[in-house]
Amino acid sequence: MLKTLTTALVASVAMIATASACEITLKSSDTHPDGYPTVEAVKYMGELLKERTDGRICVEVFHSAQLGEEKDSIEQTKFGVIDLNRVSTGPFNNIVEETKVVSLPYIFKSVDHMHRVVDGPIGEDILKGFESEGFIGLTYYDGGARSFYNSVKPIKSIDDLKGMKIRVMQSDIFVDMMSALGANATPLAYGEVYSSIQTGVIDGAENNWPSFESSGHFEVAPNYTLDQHLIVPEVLVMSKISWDKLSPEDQALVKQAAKDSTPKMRELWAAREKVSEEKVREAGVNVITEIDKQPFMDAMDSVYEKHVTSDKLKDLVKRIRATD
Ligand code: GTR
Repeated sequence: MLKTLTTALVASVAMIATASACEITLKSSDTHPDGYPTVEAVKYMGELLKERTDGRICVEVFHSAQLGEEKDSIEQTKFGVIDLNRVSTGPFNNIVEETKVVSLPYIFKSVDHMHRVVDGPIGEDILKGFESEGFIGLTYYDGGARSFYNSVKPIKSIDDLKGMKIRVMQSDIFVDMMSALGANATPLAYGEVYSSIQTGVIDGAENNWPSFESSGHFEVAPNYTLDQHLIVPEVLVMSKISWDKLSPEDQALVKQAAKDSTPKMRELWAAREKVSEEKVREAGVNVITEIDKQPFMDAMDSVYEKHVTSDKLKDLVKRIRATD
C-alpha cells in the first residue's frame, strides 16, 4: 500500500515538474472544436516547440471559441491577451489590406494553385503585411473551397440565390460578393450561424465540407451547392506584443514550428474533408455538384473593381494570376 502510494506520489511530482517546466505558455485561440484539423495542427506545433526548447516553450490551444469569436479574438490578439490565433484570412480583410487578395472570389484556380501561391514569395509578402497592424503572420493552413448551403431550396443557378439571406464572414468583400450575386449578405459570427438558420433569421451560409459538418449546419441547411466561390486560406498569427517578448532565437523557433505544422495540417485536412463529406451525404443532404460556375465568376467583376484599387493589391492579383 505504502509502496503504491509512494510510487504515485513520485509520479505526480514528476508530472508537476514537467508541467511547470514551461517557462512560457502561449495561449492559442481557435473557433473550431477539439479534433478539427486546425486545432490539431496548432497542438502539433506546440509539441514541436516544446521538444525543440527542451520543454521551455509550450502552447495551449483553446478550441471551440473559448477565447471568443474570430473578430473579437483578433482584437484580443492585437492587445497581447491572446498570443496565437488561428483564423481565416477573411476576418483580417478589413485590418490587413494584403489579405484581401486571397479572399477574392475565384482568385485561385484550385486548392493546389492556392498552395503554390501562399507557399511562395506572394504568400510571404502577404504575411509581412500583418506586422504593421500588430501581428506576426506565421504560416498558412487550408480552408478548402467554400460553397453555398441553405434551408430553403437547392441552388442550381445564380438566379436561385436572388433575394436569399446568406451569412458571410465579417469582411466587406464577402458582403459585396453576395450583392453581386443578387443575394442579401448578413455578416455574422460563426457561432451564431446555426441558430440563425434554425430560426429563419437567415436562409443559409457558405463554407467548406469540414466546417459545414462539424458546425452541424448541415442539419438545418440541407441543400449544398458546390459552386466553390472562395478558396480562402487560413492563417496562424502571433500577437506582436507576445512576439516582442521572445528572444530572436525563440522567435525563429516559433516561426519554424509553425511552418512545420502546415504539412501536418494539410494531411489532417485531406482526411477530414473525406470524412465530413461522407457524414453529410449519409445524413441525406442534397448535394448539387452539377453547377455552371461561369455565371458566378462573371458576376464578380464588380467585386474586383471595388476592392482591388491600390497598386499594391493590383500587383498581388497580377502575380497570383501569373502563378501556374
Ligand atoms: C471556417 C474557418 C473559420 C471561420 C469559419 C467562418 O471555414 O475555418 O476560421 O472563419 O469558416 O465561416 O466564420
